[in-house]
Amino acid sequence: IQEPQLQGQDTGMQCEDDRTGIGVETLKRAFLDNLFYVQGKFPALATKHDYYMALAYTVRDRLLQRWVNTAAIYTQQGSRTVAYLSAEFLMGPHLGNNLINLGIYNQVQQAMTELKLDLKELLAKEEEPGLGNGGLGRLAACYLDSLASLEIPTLGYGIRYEFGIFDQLIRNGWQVEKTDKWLRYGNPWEIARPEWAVSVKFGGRTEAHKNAQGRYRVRWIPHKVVLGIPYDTPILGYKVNTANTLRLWKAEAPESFDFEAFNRGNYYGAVDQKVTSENLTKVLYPNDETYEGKQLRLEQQYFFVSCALQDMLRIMLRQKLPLEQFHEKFAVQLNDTHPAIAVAELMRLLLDEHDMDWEPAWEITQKTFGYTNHTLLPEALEKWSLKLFSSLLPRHLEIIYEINWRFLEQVRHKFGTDEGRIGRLSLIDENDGKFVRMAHLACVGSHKINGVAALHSELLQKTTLLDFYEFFPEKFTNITNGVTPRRWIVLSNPKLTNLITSCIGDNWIKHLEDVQRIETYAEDPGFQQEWQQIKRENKVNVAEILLDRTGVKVDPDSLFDIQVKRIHQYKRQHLNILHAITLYNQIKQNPNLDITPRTLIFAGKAAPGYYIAKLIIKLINSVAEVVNKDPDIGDRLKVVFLPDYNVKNSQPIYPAADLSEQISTAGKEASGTGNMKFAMNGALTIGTLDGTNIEIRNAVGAENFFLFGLTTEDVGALRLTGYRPREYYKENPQLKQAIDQIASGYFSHGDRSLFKPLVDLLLDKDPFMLMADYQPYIDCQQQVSQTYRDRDRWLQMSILNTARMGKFSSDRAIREYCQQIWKVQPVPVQLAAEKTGDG
Ligand code: CGF
Repeated sequence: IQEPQLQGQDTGMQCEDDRTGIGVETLKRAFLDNLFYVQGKFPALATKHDYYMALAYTVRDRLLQRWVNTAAIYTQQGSRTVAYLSAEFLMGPHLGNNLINLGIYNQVQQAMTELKLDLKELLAKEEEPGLGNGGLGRLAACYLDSLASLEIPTLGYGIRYEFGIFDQLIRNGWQVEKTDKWLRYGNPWEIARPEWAVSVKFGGRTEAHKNAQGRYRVRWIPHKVVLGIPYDTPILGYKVNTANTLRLWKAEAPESFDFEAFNRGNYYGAVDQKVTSENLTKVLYPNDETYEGKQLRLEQQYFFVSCALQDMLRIMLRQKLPLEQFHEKFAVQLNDTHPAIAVAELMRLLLDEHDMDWEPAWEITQKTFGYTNHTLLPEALEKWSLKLFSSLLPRHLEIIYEINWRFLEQVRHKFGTDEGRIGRLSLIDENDGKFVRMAHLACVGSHKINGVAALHSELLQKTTLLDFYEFFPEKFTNITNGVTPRRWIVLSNPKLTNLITSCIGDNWIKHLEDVQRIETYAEDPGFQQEWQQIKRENKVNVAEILLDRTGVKVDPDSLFDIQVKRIHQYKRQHLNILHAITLYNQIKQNPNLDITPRTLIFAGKAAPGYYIAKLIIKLINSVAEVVNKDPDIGDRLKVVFLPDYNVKNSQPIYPAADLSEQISTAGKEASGTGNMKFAMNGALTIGTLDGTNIEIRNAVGAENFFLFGLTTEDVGALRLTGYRPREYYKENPQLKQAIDQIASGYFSHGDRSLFKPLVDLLLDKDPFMLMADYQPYIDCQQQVSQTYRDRDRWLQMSILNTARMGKFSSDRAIREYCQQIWKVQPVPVQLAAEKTGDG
């Protein structure tokens, strides 16, 4: 490998290279050059989007040098590499993050100002790649940031969906979905690598044949073949030279134009194959906690996994590494079960395509994979009908049967013929039809299995994966989730960043545990004053956004009480709305009531087919309509639903929150990561003992956290003794009034039928126990209101929350993955200019 000769790094030099220099003058020149040569515009004709593109290319130039160097060093050193397989990567806009990680935010801001442009406006022009539903995809994005920042060689592998998560509009209070067209104006951050395309087979049949040594092997004769084209995006670490790669795969037809069909006069048929092949990566399934047993989804999963593993094998061959060392070269992480088919695919590649025997292939496979489970919800545990599976992946089904047979033999050996246990552990579910259980495949094929929070990992071992835990306890571990402080503090909350840095320096951005040092200022009146001022400015900013997007005017001095996340019954946005109705009724009953003014802010998308979740959105908007225009209420209570929650829109939200709502039914939220983003930005949490709420509470101190509600044990016990939600309703006049109002059409212009499904569900079944948690929640909210009135106390609590969130950096989580699961070391990257020291 010839390393590129790089020039012009040093800003102190007389003349910087236009592609790498970071002085203000150089940046301006490079920007105008890109506007001209890439966008083909001069300033008089340029649109804001042209300016955004010119700036993006200017920044990309500065990444490329690091990216090329990183790849060169990894190749030279044959570095052990993490391959993070995820069907979702919710990256958010790249530009701002790259400016932070390159350390050139201020210079670029100045350069833009000098060119009479507003950097904020240009940042807003970026169409975000919404290639994920929520927590799981965003976690993958935070982990890529940390992996690069910790200088760990990494490849992120996923799908380049043409249409990501839908855009959400609110019409008449209802969610309306609009196709997301993020690629419409081009994507300056990616580079296509058609030279590394791979073929992926589907369907057909298998047949036996003998290899050169006379051993039986299997050949797969597919029904169709699709091409996978990789698109690479550089992922730069924070203030390091490491730029790793996110490699997303697009499906294409091997021959996009069928001349035979064309010659036969079948004009439409001539492009048929192209259309069906490309459909594969057209659209992201917009469900976060349920799977649909749809063929296209299984095709997507197999497609990207096969592309990824073939790509890894190509890298091994290029680096002249023997395939027996696959597990030494790559640590492959399965982000949930979506990529679990990788276990069977790696086996197939090693057995059928590389002529390996079963035992060594199986040893390599098990040593290669780690599996992260993200949910206990039964509806999220993927299983595929045998019929579908065998028609699409006939060879994989044979391999899975063989894995299962061998595995169940071991189970019999250890536990004897306990048929119940064998049935529960089997990779094939035979209870009600026959299905392949993907979580089981992932467990058997991996050397480590982790949950994403202490409670979640414990529950996995005690419930969902109990049988596996009893069989191989040593495989199980916990790695509590984390989020990157670069995006979620530095980029989102620059004012708070400056305040913290002015007190303790900027080391905390790389080592978030260091932020603890601001604890000494928690009672300092000057610091508190500045802290409050920043929070207020962030709230004013959100108030402007709310006015602009919803037309609702809110008071920045009211308590900003925020719940932003996917809309789901277990997350209980409707419990929050019951509190809003209760406050409303209290004021109506006593118009002079001196209550702590609150603004309740909601945002989040509902899966398009999830009727009750959509009805919850409608309920929030309906309550908002009544509350916000009632003159008796005034500024004491406002309810707002901010449409189209995504990474970009969420960034101003966390810094503006006083109160973070984390109110899921205990035992249902695996981890949560929004809870971390809020607390890092100084919001106090009202929450149940669920997911990482427990660990956040332990870290910030019980006295700085508003706890309420049933515990996981309480939930289980109550369910066992017979839960009767209607009793709570009958016995609690406030609750009864709120429910009756919803049922009677008070919030729906007299329409009694609109919310009936929701009301009936709550009174008859209430699967997420809102009725039982209602009063403790209301009482706890009362305590919140009281505490908010004690300004000094609140500020101290807020500062302590930020100060004690060090553990929840994704850097900590990634260090744990590296030590416990991946056994991988940092590989620092030096730029050629730095090495020679000659600039
Ligand atoms: O993964 C989730 C989220 N919905 O994406 N799960 N899934 N699937 C969990 O529900 C969250 O609790 C968790 O924080 C997130 C990332 O692990």
